[in-house]
Amino acid sequence: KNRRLRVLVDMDGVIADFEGGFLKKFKARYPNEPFISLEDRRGFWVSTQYGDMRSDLCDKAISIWESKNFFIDLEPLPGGVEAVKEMSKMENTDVFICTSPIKHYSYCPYEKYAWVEKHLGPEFLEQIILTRDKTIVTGDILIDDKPDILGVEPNPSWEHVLFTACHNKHLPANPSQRRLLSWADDWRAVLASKRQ
Ligand code: BVP
Repeated sequence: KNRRLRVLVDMDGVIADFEGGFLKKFKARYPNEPFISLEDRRGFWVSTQYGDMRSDLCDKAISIWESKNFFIDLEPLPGGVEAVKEMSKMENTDVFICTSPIKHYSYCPYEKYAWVEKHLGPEFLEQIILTRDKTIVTGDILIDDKPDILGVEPNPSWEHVLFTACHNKHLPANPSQRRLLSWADDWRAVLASKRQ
């Protein structure tokens, strides 16, 4: 039996500030268009909420994260880089960064690698999993801010721990889904609970 704990950590909304980076660049590029404050964000898909506000705003939102330097310029979320480094140094623990690239592949995959190298260090380039389907990746825990993580595998091996973000904090409490409120929350206890 494998005694090592495998932790999968999502990137956008968990260690990289996708929502903050999006809003800042959206306002800068479209200063005369309405925007959705982080307080008013609902639903995982930014593009859906912007499109619901006015149909042309969906494509304008998409234009932001499809632009060069969007992903590399994302700020780290508080405590995320420190937590990932700390858990990777724990005994019998393997940490992978598990993130879905956008389908517009010109910049995003490259910039995700560059972000990891810049903020976590070149040794973490060994730990990157880029996939559009996280259900086929095996692990003990997946820390992710997306409420529903679906794919071809109906019974993923990991327990999804929902990381709180502006878009999911109003969702009704789900007793079958543990949460981490931030990196100041007790992520060490979540890992410990999986070691038994
Ligand atoms: O690459 C990110 C941003 C993108 O989806 C990916 C989510 O990856 P995970 O956090 O699940 O690993 N993305 C795309 C859209 C709209 C596309 Br049309 C969006 O609204 N929000 C979003 O995060």
